[in-house]
Amino acid sequence: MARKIVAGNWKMNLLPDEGYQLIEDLSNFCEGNKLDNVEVVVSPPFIHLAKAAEMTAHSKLTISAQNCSDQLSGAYTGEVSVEMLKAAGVNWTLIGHSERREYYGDTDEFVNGKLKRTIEAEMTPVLCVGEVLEDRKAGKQEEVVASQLKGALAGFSADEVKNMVIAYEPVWAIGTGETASPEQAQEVHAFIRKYLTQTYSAEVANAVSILYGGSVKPENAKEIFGQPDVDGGLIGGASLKYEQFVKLIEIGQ
Ligand code: G2H
Repeated sequence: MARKIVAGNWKMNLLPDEGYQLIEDLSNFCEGNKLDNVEVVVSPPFIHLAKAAEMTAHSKLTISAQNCSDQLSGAYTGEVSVEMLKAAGVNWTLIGHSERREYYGDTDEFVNGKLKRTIEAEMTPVLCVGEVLEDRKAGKQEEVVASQLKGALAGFSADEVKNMVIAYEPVWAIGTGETASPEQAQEVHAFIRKYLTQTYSAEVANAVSILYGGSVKPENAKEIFGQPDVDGGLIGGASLKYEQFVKLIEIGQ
């Protein structure tokens, strides 16, 4: 896996036909361009995943889910298991996005369980962490991020953590048009890298991609992606439009 990653998170947007068209266009873009240094990922809603994975089976575009169950199977209405995702050809998933944490009760313990299922299934999880505005105002961003990492990564070996991707998404910058400054992003990314070094090893810290998320768009990506500890982005709104997302891929590669 390349350390540079440009990932789109469609959230609950795009009807099937709109989504498949975007997948086809992005897949063609990835084929037509030498993108050896960057992994391009898109996370459509569950219902689009199987077809999206089929469409991209031979393409450089990677399809990711936005969530998965912390359970293997059984009476869990509305949930989707990692085995189901794998059977559909989906090998990546976002875990612990702040919208899941805020609206659907994804606690650190839940996030830890979901991460366990993905690692057992040999999938690549994108673990999302980030502080809310109140914590940022109180200067507690590192404390919050460290506590989320500690909870989410409890029980994992260094080798397992090495296969994860981490996305730092300050909640106050998500979908608000407000972006962390490149310096603010770099500061927390460097902190996460240091946390991984101290908790696991320099090898792990060096292997893990740390993505920035929160109102990334072509106008601000160059400076953010240019920071030494920022390996790319997790992009919401701007990943829904072909022209904008392609620009972000070009900047991120
Ligand atoms: C943060 C991001 C994608 P947006 O949630 O995960 O969304 O780019 O719309 O702020």
